[in-house]
Amino acid sequence: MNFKRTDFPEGFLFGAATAAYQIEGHQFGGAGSTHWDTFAAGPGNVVRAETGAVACDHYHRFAEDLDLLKDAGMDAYRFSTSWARVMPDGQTVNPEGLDFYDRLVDAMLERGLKPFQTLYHWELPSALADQGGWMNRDTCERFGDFTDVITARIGDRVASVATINEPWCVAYLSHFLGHHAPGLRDIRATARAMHHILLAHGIGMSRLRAKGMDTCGIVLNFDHTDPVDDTPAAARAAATTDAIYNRWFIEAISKGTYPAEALEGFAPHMPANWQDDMALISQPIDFLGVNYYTRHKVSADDTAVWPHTQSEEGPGAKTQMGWEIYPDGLCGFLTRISRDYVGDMPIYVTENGMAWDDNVENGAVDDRERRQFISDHVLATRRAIDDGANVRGFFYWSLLDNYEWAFGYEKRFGLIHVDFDTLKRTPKASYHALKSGIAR
Ligand code: IFM
Repeated sequence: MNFKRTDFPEGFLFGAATAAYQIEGHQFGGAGSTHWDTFAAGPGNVVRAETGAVACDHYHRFAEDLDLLKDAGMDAYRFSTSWARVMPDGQTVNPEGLDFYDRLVDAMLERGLKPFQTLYHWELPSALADQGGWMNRDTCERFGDFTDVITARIGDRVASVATINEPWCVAYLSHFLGHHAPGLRDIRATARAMHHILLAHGIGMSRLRAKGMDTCGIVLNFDHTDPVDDTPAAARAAATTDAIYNRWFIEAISKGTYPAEALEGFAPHMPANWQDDMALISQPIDFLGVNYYTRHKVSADDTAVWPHTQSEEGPGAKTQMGWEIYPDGLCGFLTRISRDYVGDMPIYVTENGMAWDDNVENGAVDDRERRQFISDHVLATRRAIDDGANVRGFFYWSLLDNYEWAFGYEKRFGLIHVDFDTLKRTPKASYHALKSGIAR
């Protein structure tokens, strides 16, 4: 790695991130069916129709995984608490689920790891999906109830709580592009989900505050957006894409407004009186989580439905996902977000990482591409701090190879290789390099 811990301000946190459905093994511990289980059972939705039923079996092996985090010298662990594990039908409490998160948080603290919790990382209980999921305003209140229940159990020990992970994926990717559960391609469903997921954030924040929680925020994903050429049409297309992807959520949270370029398409389909929710949505938060992976080049396409755009990968080297590696985009977002939206509020890079076709050879994984990727993105974070962004930590995605949603187990993002037949963990070269980089 081309950085060391002392290059960063005192107290800067290094960690790794995961999410419940992607690692735990959803068939264990009395968890309920989710919309990802049913989406995976639909034709062509998920590679090999794989689900999170076993995943990495973190449910039983979490001690080994947390030992690996500790041995790497990490300061913090970003994890999520599955709604369908805690409340299998979305409303009734499963004591086994609460007990699991109780043990998990204690095990982090025993190892000196700060627990960074995310409340919702995508596994909506099927019973709520049956009632319209994020198209239904009532799901937001149910999310508030889940927030109450899990916070009453572990809120006394977590270092921070994020309400929602990547609302763009929950709403647009899942209801407009159809790539994630529930797999819709419907503008009215999308407009409702784009608003309701933020309303759920607002309600979740109020419930957290009522319980005295004080390090609360949200995790947003950002995608660097450039016009494909210097024509005015491409500039307009890029601005619209930027408004939908990069501005909708942060402007709602920090200013209580939605960008005009995005409302142009969504306004006729928004829930009635959505404006009345904006004060709740824009209540103060304590930190912002930023997830960043890549950039896209955008062109205008008058033959396509609104937003009349096409996106393609940029020209640089690609990861196993086909995503362009573009570290300057991370520095750009961190400085832009702090300048235009959150000022001096703490920002964490809550996800950044790459998939690669990693293989174990002679007991080791030589993932030099990932080592370079991490080094370049950590240095991009450092540049943003030099430019004035108040960035307080960097979490690599992901600790373990895991269930990459519609790609099943095909794409490997982990610092630690997982053999999905034996569940054996093998730390990759990037794990060892990161460990040296952050050594005290
Ligand atoms: O695996 C996902 C994660 O669940 C959310 N952020 C992006 C990651 C890589 O696609």
